[in-house]
Amino acid sequence: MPTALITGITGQDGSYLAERLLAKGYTVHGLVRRNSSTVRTRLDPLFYDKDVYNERLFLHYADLDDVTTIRRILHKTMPDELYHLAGQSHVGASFEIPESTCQFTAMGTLKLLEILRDLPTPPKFLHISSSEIFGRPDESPQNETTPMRPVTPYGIAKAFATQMTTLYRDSFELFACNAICYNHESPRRGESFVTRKITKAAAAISLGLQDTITLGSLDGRRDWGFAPDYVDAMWRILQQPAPDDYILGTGIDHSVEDFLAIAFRVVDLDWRDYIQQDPRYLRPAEVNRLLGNPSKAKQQLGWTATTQLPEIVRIMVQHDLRELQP
Ligand code: GDR
Repeated sequence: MPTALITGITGQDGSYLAERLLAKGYTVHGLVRRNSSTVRTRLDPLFYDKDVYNERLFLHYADLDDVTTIRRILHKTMPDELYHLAGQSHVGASFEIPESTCQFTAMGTLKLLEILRDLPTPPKFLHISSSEIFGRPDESPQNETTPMRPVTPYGIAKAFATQMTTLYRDSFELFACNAICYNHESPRRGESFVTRKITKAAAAISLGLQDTITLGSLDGRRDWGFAPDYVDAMWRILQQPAPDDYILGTGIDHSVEDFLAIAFRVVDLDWRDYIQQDPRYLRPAEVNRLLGNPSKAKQQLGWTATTQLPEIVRIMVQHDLRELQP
């Protein structure tokens, strides 16, 4: 059975992807950043499964800029497929920490590609790119040919990594692909992203544990899908006969305000009674509308994002209610 290596295995997508690949019979290796904490909540079900952890799932310590260690891990594990999910993923934070965002997201990807270029039999490579590479509101919905015009440090780092991935495919014959992912959410989403911040607040307010929710702009429109759907598309991309780039989105956009309304409706509350706005959460620049055209993924991968926003929000709010209930 095939072997996969996942960078960013402890994140939302990494944990769903690991579960999906293990269910398909893969051996899975994951890169983990070394720090003093060993808490990896999203991997707990796999970690505590005696038939899985250290049997078919293995974790290795390596930061993305630690080329020597990553090369050693690749020589040792010899994966058939490499899913590159790791990086600084918060768009707002990238304005505060642009250097480390570029160091990990842009240069980290290039360093991986350089290692692959030198391997005798390199694995198939999937870079998880982002809709943040796009930037003009009049070029919406975007597809694989829409020009990249990023307006955030995160988007610029992702555009660099995306173009390098394409360059290594074209110039060095690597099986290297980009999954250009629009926002995708789940109960495993980090709490600093707007969706989880809202679903957790709706649950907490309805239980009397919180009084208000404080956000930045409510006007931004995003194409929100369900993370477990997206990891399925990631796998499909690497099963194609030839490497290519794909937009992964639902093809439907909503505003942050729409998301608030849906989430608070799940707990029978009106969001307008609880909202506060704080300029602290406004970004110096952002794309107002990001909407994907996933036609190519539908035609070539046979993939569609089946879970729609109201269902995603309901799943997340109900999860947060269970987690917060005394
Ligand atoms: P995004 O997701 O920037 O699209 O990137 P995020 O949830 O952070 O923001 C979505 C929209 O909500 C607005 N917003 C707020 N955002 C946050 N985080 N916190 C707030 O309090 C808040 N108030 C309003 C934002 O301005 C924005 O318009 C996500 C990440 O997962 C990226 O890594 C990924 O590449 C893209 O999606 C696709």
